[in-house]
Amino acid sequence: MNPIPRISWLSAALLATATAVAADKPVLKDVYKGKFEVGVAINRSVTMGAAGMRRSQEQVNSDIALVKEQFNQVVAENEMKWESIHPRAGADGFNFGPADALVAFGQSNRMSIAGHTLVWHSQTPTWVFAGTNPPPASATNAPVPPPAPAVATNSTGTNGPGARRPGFGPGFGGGFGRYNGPRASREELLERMRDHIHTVAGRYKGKVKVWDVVNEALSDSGTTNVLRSSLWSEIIGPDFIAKAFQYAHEADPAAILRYNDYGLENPMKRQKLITMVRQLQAQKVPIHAIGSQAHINVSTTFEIMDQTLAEIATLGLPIHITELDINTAQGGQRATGADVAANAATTQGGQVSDADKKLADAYEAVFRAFVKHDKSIDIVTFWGVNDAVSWRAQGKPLVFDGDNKPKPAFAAVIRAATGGQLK
Ligand code: 9MR
Repeated sequence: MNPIPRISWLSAALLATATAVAADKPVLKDVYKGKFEVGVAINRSVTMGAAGMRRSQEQVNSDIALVKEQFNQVVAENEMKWESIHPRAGADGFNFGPADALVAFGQSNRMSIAGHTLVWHSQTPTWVFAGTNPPPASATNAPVPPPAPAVATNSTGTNGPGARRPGFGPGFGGGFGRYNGPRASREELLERMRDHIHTVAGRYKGKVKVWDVVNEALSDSGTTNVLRSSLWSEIIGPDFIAKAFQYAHEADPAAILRYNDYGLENPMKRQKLITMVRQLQAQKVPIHAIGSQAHINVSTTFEIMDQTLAEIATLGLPIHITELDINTAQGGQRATGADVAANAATTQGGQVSDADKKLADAYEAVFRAFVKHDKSIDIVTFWGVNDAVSWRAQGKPLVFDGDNKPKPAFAAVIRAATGGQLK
């Protein structure tokens, strides 16, 4: 065996590690110790240590070093979604490898682990909803209807319906490519949901501390329709949410069960959250935390985040900031969306002027709000390690650049921990 490639790989890895752990660099998880965990969404390149299309081996090594250095909580950006972990029907239809790697990575680095996500209208394979009942006439070839313009999207700088285009939606189960064939019955779909939740949450019992049980069930449009229309809500009915929490609680009674959604900085969407969660609480549904994704943009102010957190806290449940990133792309300032199909539009037009400073100011503002509400907040999770691997890379929304160098926004987040003044 020729030892030379091995030596050069090793020295590259050591160099990458040394670069990432410079002695004088502050550490996010340390400066927020006692307030909340600071987490990050990671992919299989990090958990398996393997180069991929986006990252060379050297870059992956640097990403791993940065994750270990800065964060004490992890979540899989994609590996636990239904389409990934349970692509086919039947007992052998599961694909646990990448999810197991995430759990092993978190455990071996003594990080707490969140599971994302058990029930979602998006990224759910067609077989889950298929059966022998004819779909309602309204469903056949029905695209996602254009959003009602009623909800203001700009002022809050949050996700709103404005960025969604008719016929474009977020995945196999709903929206884009939405399944329109014969459907399962309510009982069949409940049984598939129960089997999925019991198998997945059961497998990681005692290892995954927090589950996103239901993701993005709230409607973006109108004021009266609280829930979005999805194959879950149409086939099962609105109690699909309560059932999912019940099954998750059965599977792992000690797990913290979270409802997770985006756009909660928008007062109208937030009101829908409060309405829905109060109903669940009145029915004694085991819901233990609110996940606020916080895919926001640089217009988001301290006041918006302060108000958002104050109102969510009235539910009496811990708040987890679950998918934090702050879009600097011009296209994301008008209206943003966490829906995958809307993402392209929200990252167009290049960055806003003075993007690094605006990003730093926005991060400092929202972290000051997190600190103000730290009694309510248990976890703050960044949605990606750095700008290069971000789902909205063109929006450069994170605090580390593609070389894992801290941006001014990193210093701003550190400053906010100590109550530093905004400039
Ligand atoms: O960041 C995720 C991206 O890599 C995936 O392609 C996409 C579809 O699975 O999902 C992205 O993450 C979403 C998360 O799971 C739920 N909230 C919105 C996030 C951004 O779309």
